[in-house]
Parts: sequence; C-alpha cells; structure tokens
Amino acid sequence: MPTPALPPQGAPDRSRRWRRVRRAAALPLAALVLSGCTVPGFGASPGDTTSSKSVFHLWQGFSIGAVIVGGITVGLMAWAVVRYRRKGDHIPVQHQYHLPLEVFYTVMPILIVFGLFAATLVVENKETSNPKTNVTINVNAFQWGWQFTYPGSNALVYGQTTQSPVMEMPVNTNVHVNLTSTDVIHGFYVHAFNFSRYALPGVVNQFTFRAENTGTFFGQCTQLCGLYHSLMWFRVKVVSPAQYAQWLATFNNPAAAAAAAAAIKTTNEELASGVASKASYTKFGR
Ligand SMILES: [Cu+2]
Repeated sequence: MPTPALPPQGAPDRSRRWRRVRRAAALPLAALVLSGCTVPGFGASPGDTTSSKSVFHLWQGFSIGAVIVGGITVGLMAWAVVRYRRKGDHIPVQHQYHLPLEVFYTVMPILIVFGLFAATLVVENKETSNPKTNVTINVNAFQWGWQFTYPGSNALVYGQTTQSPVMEMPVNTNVHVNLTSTDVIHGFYVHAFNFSRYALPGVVNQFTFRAENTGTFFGQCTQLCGLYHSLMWFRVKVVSPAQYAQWLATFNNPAAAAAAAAAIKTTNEELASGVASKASYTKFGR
C-alpha cells in the first residue's frame, strides 16, 4: 500500500496560526455588525437638529478615518519591529531609498486631506444653504439678555438677567434665524443643537435650525460680555407647528402689536447708533 505524501514540515502550524489571526481580526468586526451597526460617537453627541446630525456624522467619519490610519500605522510599525528584529550579527541589506514607498506616503496623505476637505465642504454647504422658509426669528443679544421677535407677527419675547426668555419654534420646520447684537459681542449657544454662533454688533449672522424633536432646551451666552454674562441664559422651546401657530395667535391683540412695534423701533435705533461707523446693518422689521 503506497504511503500518502506528507505535507511539508511546519505547514500545518503556519496555517493554524493564520486561522487564529483571522479569527481574532474578525471578532471586533463581528461585534460591530452584531451591535446593530452602531457607530460610536467618539465623544460627540448627535444633537437635535438636522445640521447637528450631519456635523456629528462628519465627526464620526473623521474619527473612523483616524482609527483606520492609526491602526494601519501602528500595525505596520509593530510588524516591522517583530518581523525584522535582530536575529544575528549580519547587517541587513542597505537601501538608499524606496521609490514606490516614498511616492505612496507622499500621495496618500494628500488624498486623505482632499477627502476630508471634500466631506467638510459638503457638510458646510448644507449648513449655510439657508433654505427658503416662512418661519423667521430675529434674535437680538444685549447686555445681559435676549430679545426674540417674529417677523409677520406681533410675537415678542424679551428677557434679561434673572428671567431667561424662551425662544419658541416649530418642530420639523426650517426656522431661519437672524442674529445680531446691539452692544458688545455675545455668543448664541444651544447645547442640545450642538450650535454656537457669534452675536456681533453691526453684523447679522443668519442660519437655519430644523429641530427634529419637541422639548425645551437650554441656551446661554458663550462670550464673556460683561458683569452679568453668566446669567445670560435663554431656552429654546420646540413645539408642534399647531402649538406654534396657537402661541403666535396669542399676540393678536392691539397691546401686543404696540409692544412689538415699540421694541422693534428701539432695537433698530440701537442697532443704527451702535454701528454708525459700519457700512451697513440690517434693520429688524416685521
Ligand atoms: Cu453675552
């Protein structure tokens, strides 16, 4: 009876080792897939608006890219250390350069930077697109409070230091915000929206919120703007469109109309006097 050919010595050992390596590599991947493809937040929160979520996804993409690049780099370093550790007294082959490798590590970072730039540009363009909407809120920051007026209605919310005002807005609706200041630089920050923007005298910063959930969210000034800066709070109340319409309707009376007209007149006067040297400013109207 002929004896079957034996595999070369060492081969089964090597294939077993490879199988073990593959199994170890598959474990974290399987864990990620089985956990319902939940990509970690890498220390950030998704926020409550459409744009905060797209910024969050950008951050996730960047972080995953960093983990991959870092993993490959550390892996290659570890492999080189182990694979080419000193085994004897002979000097390894000496190379002056390795052209393909040098081209690779010059081109690859450039491609990565372009990739990150393109992804940022897409998200930024979405952020600053300001789609057309019929809900607009004029936000005016001052020492030390906030004023919210709603063009097309008499709604006026004014609050300072000890009484934090509430900015009411509808859910799942594009809300255009015109933000300015009548005195010094303030910061309009809503933690739950992952959003912060300067309120600058003489400049109207415009942006759009699209809140995805109802609720009341905390906001505050984030620029040291004077004595009561720390008390310059406000809240953002996101309600259903019907509730929002109902709230606006509560201002449909002559007293509210007079109050709103007076407040807007004062704000516009302050804006005009505060930025007299500036080329232009936008009047807050109704
Ligand atoms: Cu402030």
